[in-house]
Amino acid sequence: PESAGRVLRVGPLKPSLEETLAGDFRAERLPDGDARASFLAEYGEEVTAVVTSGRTGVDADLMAALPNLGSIVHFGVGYDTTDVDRAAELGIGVSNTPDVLTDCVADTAVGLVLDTMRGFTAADRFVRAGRWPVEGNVPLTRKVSGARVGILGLGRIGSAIADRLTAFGCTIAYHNRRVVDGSPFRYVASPAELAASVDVLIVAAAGGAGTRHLVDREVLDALGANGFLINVARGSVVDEDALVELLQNGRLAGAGLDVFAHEPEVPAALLELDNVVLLPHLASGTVETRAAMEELTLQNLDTYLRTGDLVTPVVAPDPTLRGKES
Ligand code: 8YV
Repeated sequence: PESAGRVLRVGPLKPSLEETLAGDFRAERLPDGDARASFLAEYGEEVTAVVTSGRTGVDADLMAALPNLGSIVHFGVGYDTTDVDRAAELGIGVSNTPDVLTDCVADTAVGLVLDTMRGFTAADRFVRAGRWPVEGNVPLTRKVSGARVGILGLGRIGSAIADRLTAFGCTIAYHNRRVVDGSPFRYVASPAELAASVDVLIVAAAGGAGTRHLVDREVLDALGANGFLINVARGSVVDEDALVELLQNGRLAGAGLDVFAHEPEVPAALLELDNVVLLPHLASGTVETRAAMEELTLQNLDTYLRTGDLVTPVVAPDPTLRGKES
């Protein structure tokens, strides 16, 4: 599709998406390092749309360098790397890819609950190391069916996790910014109270400044030596230093983590622990889901360029605000 402006890719994207953007939309990638400033000086005014992901995003400085930017299109449901408040002030639209990845992220959360509580990955390491014939049985683990589960963030993904674990006979409670109308699950007023009342706490809240360290030392202490922590949201939601320390000291039973505070860095201390399951942020990473995310990303971009609107907006574009900001 021809468009009046230029489409910019910010950060690495799925290769097939990068190809389509380059081929069909003539989108260039924002260079890193020294080349960035000269690129922005030369072409910044022409850019009307950015495609990026939760890995990179668009900060206020980049918005300032793109005075005609009308929309930021994210590949992914999370957009915490973009300054959404500033975008809204400037009338810049922001979109994400909700719904299409809910199943796979919820499946991953359930997989982490099973793996972490039952010790499957640790037992696999035990077998591979040839220890079974020598040492016999592995230590007993903890029962998942019927466990008390706490979900932090009962949005689309949190609800899908709750539905799956309901089928396991688990008792579900949740904490959320507000009570979810019509939810059959027990609302708990604070993360610490929730943690104190469950066997496993699952983090499914959005990232960003508002949820930073929502799971702090107090919450982890409340979860306690028999409690498990699962995180499929963002590393920023959990105080990772406190988590590592409590795991090292046996003050938590275990953790299953798909996300970390400084990806792709994983705290070295965690690599030594057998009661943690460590995944490289793969929750949405199936052929089917990534294809659906790619399609929805392209639909948002194409619709914006043709009509000025987004299909799945987090912030609707408002061209009347552009150029009027203080
Ligand atoms: C993506 C994610 O893999 O959707 C999200 O928020 O974290 C993942 O599904 C990631 O954003 C793509 O870079």
